[in-house]
Amino acid sequence: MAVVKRYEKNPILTKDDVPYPVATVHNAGVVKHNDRYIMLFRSHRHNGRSIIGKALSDDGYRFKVSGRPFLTPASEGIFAVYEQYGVEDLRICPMPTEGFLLTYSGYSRHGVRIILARTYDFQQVQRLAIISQADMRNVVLFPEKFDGRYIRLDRPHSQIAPWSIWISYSKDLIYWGQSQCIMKPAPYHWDQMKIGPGATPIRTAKGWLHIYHGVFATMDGAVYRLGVALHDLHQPHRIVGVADDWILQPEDPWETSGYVHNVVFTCGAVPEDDGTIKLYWGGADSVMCAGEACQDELLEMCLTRSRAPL
Ligand code: BMA
Repeated sequence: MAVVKRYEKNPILTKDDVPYPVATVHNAGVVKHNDRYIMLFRSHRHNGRSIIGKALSDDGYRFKVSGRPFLTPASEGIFAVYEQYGVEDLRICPMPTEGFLLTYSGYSRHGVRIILARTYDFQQVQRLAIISQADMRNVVLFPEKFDGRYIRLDRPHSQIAPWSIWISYSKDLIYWGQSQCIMKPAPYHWDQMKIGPGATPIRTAKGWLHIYHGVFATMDGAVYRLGVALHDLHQPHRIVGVADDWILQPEDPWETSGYVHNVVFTCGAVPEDDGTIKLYWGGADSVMCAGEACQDELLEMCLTRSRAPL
């Protein structure tokens, strides 16, 4: 039995559903708010640079795209400098009483950095700060404060060690530090080349479930798959377990071929009251797909069939 049951009508969103010209639809952050699902997805424009669009759904599967993009590169100030080449792979973090925090990659001639923004209503968006130096992408915030501090998972680039998942702390969301490496790729394993934060972590009774991506280099290029790790509820830098097996790999034709072949990449998952998790992923950097996983099964994979995190 597949760990992630694919929605039978995948892909759920393609460029043909977008009422303005784009080449792709992928790597979307998704959140459930007032019984509606809100998706903020990435699209390549025909110049190869990315923007973020918005789509809404009542059931989490059938989405309708808004007439205009949600976020395009800033046109003035410091953000314009660091978003010049596009904005990518946005994650949505619902923060109790503080609206929705958005983290996304800003590309420019200076590299890739992470930008933090906030929205309360998914109409207006306010950029707050650039929260990393170059080169960093895939920053995911925990949707809760821990003793007055915010916590994020991040993924610095390094030439010396394989790209790994780190954790950092902040009192004000702007200045981050006390960083530590908490999870590394496993040698000769499906995630041996690099790993990176994926969806906003999901709170469970046994800890935070974090669905991440891992990459394996083959003679035919890199293969992007998804895995799951369980972090301690109160001290998320402690990894309770990392499932040894992947939970999703490229299999459907729109995952194995497209803008970049053999890619499933997540930026969002939605926990439901019935113990299921709706998982969203970009297929081959071209389309959006969805599926369902069982929270208890993911927990069991982390608790009973774990590989070493470091
Ligand atoms: C990563 C990022 C993702 C992308 C993936 C596969 O490095 O650029 O946005 O989905 O590669 O191309």
